[in-house]
Amino acid sequence: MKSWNRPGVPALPGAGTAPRLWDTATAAKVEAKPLSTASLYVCGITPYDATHLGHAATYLAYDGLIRLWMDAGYDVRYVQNTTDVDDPLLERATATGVDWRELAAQQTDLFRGDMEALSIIPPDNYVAVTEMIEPTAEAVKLLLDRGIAYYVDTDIYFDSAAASLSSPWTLGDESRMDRATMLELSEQRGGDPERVGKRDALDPLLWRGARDGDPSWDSVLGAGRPGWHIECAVIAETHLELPITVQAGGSDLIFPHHEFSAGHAAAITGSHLALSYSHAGLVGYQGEKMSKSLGNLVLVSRLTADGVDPRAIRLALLAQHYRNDWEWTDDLLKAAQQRLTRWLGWALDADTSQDTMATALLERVRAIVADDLNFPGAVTAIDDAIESGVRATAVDVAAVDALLGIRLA
Ligand code: 5CA
Ligand code: ZN
Repeated sequence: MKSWNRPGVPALPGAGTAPRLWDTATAAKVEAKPLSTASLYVCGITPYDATHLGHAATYLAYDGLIRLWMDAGYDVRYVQNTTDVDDPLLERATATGVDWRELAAQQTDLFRGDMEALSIIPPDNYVAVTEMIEPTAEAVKLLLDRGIAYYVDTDIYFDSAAASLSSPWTLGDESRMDRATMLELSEQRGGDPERVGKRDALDPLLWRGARDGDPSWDSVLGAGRPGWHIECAVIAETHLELPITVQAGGSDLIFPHHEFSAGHAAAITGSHLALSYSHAGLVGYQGEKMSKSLGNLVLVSRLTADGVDPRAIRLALLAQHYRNDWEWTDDLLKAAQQRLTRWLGWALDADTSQDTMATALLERVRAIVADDLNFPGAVTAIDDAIESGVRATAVDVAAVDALLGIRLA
């Protein structure tokens, strides 16, 4: 599927280092240091109510990771999906009387425009779930043949216990959660722990047999559509070499989504899905997680339509640490707008006579962001430099562009 246009990223003198990144699976900071190519899969949107600031914050966090890898000299391979057929999307389409395909197409387009406005680096492969039905069905068939999947009526489930025995993955490897928490989250996040006939209440759906009024596709499994986690597992293993360097998304995906994506990928390929699992904190608004189901959304397109400079939105998001949960407020946006004005003034007065040397500020920013994407620390370092009267150089301005994605020139 069509991705979006890539922002220009200026080359900088010298090189940064591969960042250390908090890994959910080991609960420690690890070096996100690939041998040659760095690979990243970030879970994409389910295309309705796009693009709210929670989505934007998550994609911005991993845009930061890509920029640091590029600055460290790595080739980067980046894949993202769009969940263009799924229960919540279908429910919204029904509720609003819009064809689900139409809704997904409109919202994916809106998302692309918002990502581009925010200068977010696009994936090399932007893959819709509906483009991958056949390979997904084939993968489910393989799991059935290996005895790692089973039928309940016309639906097919993943046998977590069988997979734990016969693959490099064991339930809990990625999420580190106890069973009670898993059961609770499964119930809240699209699972069906109560369904009768499952071998384990936590076993997730791999394939949903066709039902009246539900979209379905003919496949090696007969008519139906894929479950949620298998889609991301198949898209990742089709488009990237496993194990990938980093699997990422918001922290609402730690369980069950990333746990079972890792389980499915391991059961299909015999390899771990990823070397590390990274999760962005959740952005709240008015006291709750910003979410489509609650409707407490601030949309990127609403702000830009109101004339807000996308660079100010980006700066407001960068001023929060990606791993924290935090609340969006209008004051944060105001502070970012004021900061952008200050930074623009600083850049306007840049000394362009020495345009090739790495500066103290560039090296300082590189060192700060290499520690678990500490972009708020970088923002403060730039503020401090401006405050103390350090005159910008062309390299400083390029560094703000290349590493923070804010074009001041
Ligand atoms: N399509 C699935 C992933 S395969 C999905 O979760 N879609 S989503 O539209 O609900 O979310 C898209 C991305 O934004 C996911 O990585 C999700 O974890 C993240 N996200 C959703 N809400 C928030 C929020 N309030 N704050 C931060 N990130 C969020
Ligand atoms: Zn996903």
